[in-house]
Amino acid sequence: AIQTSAGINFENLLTYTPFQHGIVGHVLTLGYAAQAAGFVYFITTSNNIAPRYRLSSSLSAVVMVSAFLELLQLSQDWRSAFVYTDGLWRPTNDAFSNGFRYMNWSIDVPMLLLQLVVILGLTRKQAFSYGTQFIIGGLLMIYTGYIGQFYEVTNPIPFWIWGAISTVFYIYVLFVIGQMINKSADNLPKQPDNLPKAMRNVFWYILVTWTLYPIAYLMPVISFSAWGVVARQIIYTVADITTKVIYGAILSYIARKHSEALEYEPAVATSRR
Ligand code: RET
Repeated sequence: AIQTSAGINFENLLTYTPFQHGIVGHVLTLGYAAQAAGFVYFITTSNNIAPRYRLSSSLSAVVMVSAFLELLQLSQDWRSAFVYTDGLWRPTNDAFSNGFRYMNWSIDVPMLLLQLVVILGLTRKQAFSYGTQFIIGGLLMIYTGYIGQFYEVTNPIPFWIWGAISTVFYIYVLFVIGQMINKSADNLPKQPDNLPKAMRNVFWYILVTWTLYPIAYLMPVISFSAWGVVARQIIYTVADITTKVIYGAILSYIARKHSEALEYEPAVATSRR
């Protein structure tokens, strides 16, 4: 079995019934399948969006590809990290590591935030200023949390300290998002309907769905058990689908509404009768 528990996740210290092992395998599959489906959706609908907002669809597609590859790998690792003997799935020398998720976030978090900058139609100067604050704050949030998760089974002190530092950056990023959305109310084209309200709802949506990730971080503290692992991988998957795929669909809906406000007409591909 595993030589040392330094730097590994609690997934590798437990045994699973076929039921528990099965659920995690299936949920991880749902995770990457949803990214593949999202990819097709964003590519095929980008034409409905005015050129000035279309980058949002491309950014969603970038997020889909990187998350697809990461979750596909994690799903395969889940199978190689355990072996079935005497009625239970037991750890092998191959570790299952959530650290890959954090590396994926280094791509996806900046992309998701830049998408918001695109949709809000900020001036070049505002976009640059907010974009810089997001990318720096977001990356610091991820990498400090990444360090902390190495200690989840060995040492609670650095686990809590790095988690707390990461939370400070998280609050900072949320603050910048809120500020930017408020500011953008003055910038949007014509405001024919309730778009500023829609953007405020996006803020609350981000707050609720992103907060699933710190809950998953805390899972070894909440329940150090096989069911705790099942819960953690379900929480991660719900977060991966809501923060990437559904978030992208919401922003593309808003971009479509903005495009209508600009009287943008998508090119018609088929001939009329
Ligand atoms: C960590 C460490 C513990 C404290 C906090 C965290 C926050 C993570 C967040 C991640 C968001 C990721 C997204 C990925 C989408 O692709 C790093 C778990 C606060 C908010 C949106």
